[in-house]
Amino acid sequence: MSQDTILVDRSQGVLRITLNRPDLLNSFTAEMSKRLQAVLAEGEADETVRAVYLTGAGRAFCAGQDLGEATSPEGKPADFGAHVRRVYNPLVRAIRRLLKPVVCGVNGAAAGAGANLAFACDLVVAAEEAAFLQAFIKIGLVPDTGGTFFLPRMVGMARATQLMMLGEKLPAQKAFELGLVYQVVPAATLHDVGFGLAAQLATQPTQALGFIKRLLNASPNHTLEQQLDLEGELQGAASRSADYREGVAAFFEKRKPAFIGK
Ligand code: T3D
Repeated sequence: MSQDTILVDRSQGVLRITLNRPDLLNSFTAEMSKRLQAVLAEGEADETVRAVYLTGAGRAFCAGQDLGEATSPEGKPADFGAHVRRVYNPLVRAIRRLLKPVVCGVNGAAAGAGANLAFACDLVVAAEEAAFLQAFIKIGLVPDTGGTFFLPRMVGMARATQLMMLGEKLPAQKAFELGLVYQVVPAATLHDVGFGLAAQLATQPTQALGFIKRLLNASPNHTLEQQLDLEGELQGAASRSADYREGVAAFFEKRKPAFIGK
């Protein structure tokens, strides 16, 4: 039986997804991407899922494209345009469009598409030994998986240029200092912290978290006027939610709110 390249389990309102090809540092195959796309779609449809925790098995998070698969049987490099559109672009769209928080637990190297997959998530927690690597240039490719969209916006044009053109390893602590990573923790505690963060988010007002994601997704391409309009629209929707009523009631009753995610 072939190995399950994507492991999935659900608990405490969290869909935990583990990339599982540890021998090849969880490098991506087309089959793996298809399965991850399906799992993310299930997470979107399942109301009991209120957050996602994405991580990798073994010593790496993800080494990007499986370079063995990326070569044609004749040994000639394949044309990757269609491949990127089919394998990577849908993953970025799925993560950004999922109106639930996605926490990424980077347990080791995150290279190429693996690094940019992590940066597409909402919050990144990294093990002390983890490192991010825009490895594309080392093999004559350009960054994909949304990296050229997210990185300049997250760290500025100059730093993004350095990372992409030089392809140097960015250690977790440096990534933290740049704001790319929320927390750096000892490897032994990574999943407790990363999953714990997702579980905590799963108790929060899910709809409002989803609206924050919509606002942040829209922000880079909006004028101030457009963004103010969207804030008004989504604040209106948030104020009609059960969680808003619960939040205000809990505030006045001086108790912890019990949000239901609706
Ligand atoms: O196809 C398209 O659509 C184009 C899209 C491309 C998107 C991309 O992601 S391009 C970038 C692809 N990724 C890389 O270029 C990274 C390649 N890997 C590395 O640079 C290093 O492995 C790491 C820095 C990630 C980790 O280094 P290290 O020294 O800790 O591990 P290692 O010894 O290099 O790797 C361990 C094994 O995993 C090794 O196999 P072996 O020798 O034990 O049998 C190595 O070949 C394998 N491995 C690592 N990365 C990949 C891989 N095998 C296939 N594909 C990989 N990407």
